Formats: sequence, structure tokens, C-alpha cells
Amino acid sequence: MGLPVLGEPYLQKRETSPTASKAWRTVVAVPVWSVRVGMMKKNSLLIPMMLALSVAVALPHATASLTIYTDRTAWENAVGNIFMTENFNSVTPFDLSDGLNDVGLFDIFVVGTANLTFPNSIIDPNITPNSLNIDGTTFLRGASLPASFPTLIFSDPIIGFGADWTSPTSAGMLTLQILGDVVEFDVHAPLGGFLGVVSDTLFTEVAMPAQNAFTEGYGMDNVSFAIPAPGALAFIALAGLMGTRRRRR
Ligand SMILES: [Ca+2]
Ligand SMILES: [Ca+2]
Repeated sequence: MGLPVLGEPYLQKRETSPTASKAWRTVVAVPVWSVRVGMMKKNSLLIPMMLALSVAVALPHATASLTIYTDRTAWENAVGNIFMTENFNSVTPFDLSDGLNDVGLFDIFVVGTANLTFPNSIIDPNITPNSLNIDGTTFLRGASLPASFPTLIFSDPIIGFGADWTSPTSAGMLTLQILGDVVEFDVHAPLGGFLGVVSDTLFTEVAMPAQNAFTEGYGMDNVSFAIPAPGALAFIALAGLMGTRRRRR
């Protein structure tokens, strides 16, 4: 895949992080903002891209406060019923490559080297029947390790994300990581089903690494995401500024 690609430098940075679960948490706790600022010194070619991203996201702070939903209707109401859904049903089945893959309404970046014995794949159940399938239609069969996993990359900043899942809680223990916050499936969706979040901070990436050194296999389909309305954006920026002021006192 060619460079530069939105999100790729950050992801490559994370790719070099230690695989141990404890160390991983330490690394992801580093604010996204500081990682990107640090990289600007190393590669001046990245500066225009970083600036563009900074303006687009305009993050007042780099960590998000996430509200978790296990009911799809409740999530839809929380984002004001303004969202889009990718069900993969128009995607021609293929195995995801390392790096960036164009998948319908968003991209999927495979961090690290995809597991060849249990690949990250967009699977059509008519071609490859699979127990991880969710509703009998094309879906993502995911495979994640701590340092090898798919990350969803959205072209516009979003405020909410959710999907239907199967079997995210085997030995590997799938997590969602959004702006350094970790959402664990074992607590919120032990048997699969809907898991979604609404954030107080805009984000463009949803990483899906496993916590442990076991490959976590899972299914994902009906990926919904919410791009806030302009009025909501102003409210988010105001809330962020107020939070910043509060912390300075
Ligand atoms: Ca589908
Ligand atoms: Ca599993």
C-alpha cells in the first residue's frame, strides 16, 4: 500500500508496541495527540497531513469518555437516529491484505501481519459457510492478536459506533480501542450481540486487538456509525472547552 494514508503512521507506531497485555495498555494510554505531534519532528512530509487531521478533528483533549450500549435501539436513540450502516452485502468477498483495505463505507486497516491460518476476511456465507456468521449475509470474519488486528478507519470523524458480533470472548478476548479507551467484551457482550459506544469526543479509528496472546476469532456485521450534525459538533467543542477549563483550575 502506498503512503501516505490517513491513520497509517499512527497505526504503524502502535504496531511496534510490546505484545504483552499490560505493556499494550500502557502504550495505548498515550494520548493520540502527543503521538502525532512527536511524529512531526521525525518526518516533515507528515506535517500537512497532521495539520489537516488536527483541523478536521479539532480535539480539545485526546481521550474519550465512552458510553456503552448493548441494545441497538438504545444506541440509535443516543445518536439522535442519525447514522449509517455498512452490512458488507455489496462487498465482493475477499481476504483482507496487510495495511489498508477499501471496504464499503469505510476502510479496514490490518495492523501487523494477518493470521494466514485464520485470516481476517470479508466472507460470503454462500461461499464459505461459517459458524461465526451473524444473519446469513456477507460479514467480516475477524482474527485478532494484541499486535495483529483490523482497525476500522472512517473518512469523517464520528461520534458513535456499534455493530453485531459473534464469539468475541474466546481465549484471545477481543477489545475495542477508541482514542486510548478500551472497551472489553467480556463485561458487556459475553455471548455476542450488539455492542456500541457513544463518545464525547470525535474519533476516526476503532481498533480491534485481542488482549491475550491467543488468536481471537469473531464475526462482525451491520456496522453502524454516527456523524454528528453541525449543531451537535458545536456542542461537543463547547463541552470539550469547558472540560479543559475545569481541569486547569
Ligand atoms: Ca451482512
Ligand atoms: Ca471467538
